[in-house]
Amino acid sequence: SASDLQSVEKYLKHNRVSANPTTFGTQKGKNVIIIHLESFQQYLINYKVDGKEVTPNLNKFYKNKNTASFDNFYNQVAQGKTSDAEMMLENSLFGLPQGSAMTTYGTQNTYQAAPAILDQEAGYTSAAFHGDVPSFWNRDNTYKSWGYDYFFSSQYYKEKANYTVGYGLKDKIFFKDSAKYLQQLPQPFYAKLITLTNHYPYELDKENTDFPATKTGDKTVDPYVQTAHYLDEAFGEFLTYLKQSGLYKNSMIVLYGDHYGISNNHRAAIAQLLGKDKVTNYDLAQFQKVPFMIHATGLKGGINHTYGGEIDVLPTLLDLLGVKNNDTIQFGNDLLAKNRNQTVAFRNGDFVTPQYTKVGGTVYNTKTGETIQPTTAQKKSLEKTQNHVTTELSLSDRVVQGDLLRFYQLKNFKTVDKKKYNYKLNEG
Ligand code: GP9
Ligand code: MN
Repeated sequence: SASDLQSVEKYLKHNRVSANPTTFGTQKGKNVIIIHLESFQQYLINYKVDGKEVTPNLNKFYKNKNTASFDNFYNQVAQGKTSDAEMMLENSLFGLPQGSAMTTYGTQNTYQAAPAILDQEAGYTSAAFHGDVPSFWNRDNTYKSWGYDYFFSSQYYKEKANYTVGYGLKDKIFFKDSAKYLQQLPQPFYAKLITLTNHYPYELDKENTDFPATKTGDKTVDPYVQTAHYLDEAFGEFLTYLKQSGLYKNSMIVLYGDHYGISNNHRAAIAQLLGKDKVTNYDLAQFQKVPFMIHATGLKGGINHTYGGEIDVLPTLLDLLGVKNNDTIQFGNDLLAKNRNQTVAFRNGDFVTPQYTKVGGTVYNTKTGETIQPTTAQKKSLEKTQNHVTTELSLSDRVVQGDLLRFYQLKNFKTVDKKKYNYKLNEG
């Protein structure tokens, strides 16, 4: 109801932080190219197998002097996996405690999502690219609600017998063909490319398998680095296309991993990968880190240690683009802002802060991984953090489940007209 919306507004009033004035608007008018690295975990960055880097191109990009990279950035997805990540990235709203918000609420709900905001505030054209069928995760309907002008799904790519593996198009072919469409978009554009090959069960054809598997003996885990390596090569090729077309210079290139590739069911193998005797729940929480990097000419690079996650991406990008968002219904906070609350909420109510990592009933010291028996003062502070996390998640759920954005008048924003969009290819 409208009064639920008031609680949300009140919470956000106290919890949104203002942009960093030294970075706000520094990337104004640039294209935005978001690259979704499927199932890609942060630990792969600089990771080696048999002395060889798994992801040399991403490692180089991570260290680039114009890349702002984050090494305490967590995935915050639940059952909705990829779709939860998309939901957070495009709306700064959490996925749901169960199921997928895109599937359940993608078609009917009102949204004030990145494509629509950038269109209305700054004249951006928007396009999503993905080498799977358009209906997966209800993308074909949800993207209309979010205001995507174009959705290039598998129908838009040439089909050939050896072009696909697993869920769809192989990443190298996907990037190559997407680049052709990308170059034709009116600028400035907001584009996201969702990769696919580095997805469980990490299959790859022989001619693309040129990297050693790990040797944990866990069949699910060991080929993961091979598809991750393939994704890295595909990314390297895509950067070349961007440079050749000139898009590299006038675009903000954003990379993120959507969620883990190796689930917590593989503790023994994870321990081996990390060179440990065994892993604790603290290690598994750390293992939920995924990459987040922003590259742009003129952007000050470096490794930023702030704690954050997928919910924080949209405010970060809008601030860099100089698009005001202090009155939007968004639960994240600009990762480049000063004095941000560095509490990272997981969907099950667990959390990580620079001091504490809470998993179930156990609290760990985030810096050392040791368990903490909290003092009275620490208990108070932990309770406060827990309350913040629970409130944030439940208010976000109220927005999605109650379709509250239909009541919210964002200044100068017109409700997205879903009927305007059609992603079907004309036959013949
Ligand atoms: C399918 C792809 C996979 O189109 O995005 O989604 P996931 O299984 O990772 O949620
Ligand atoms: Mn995924």
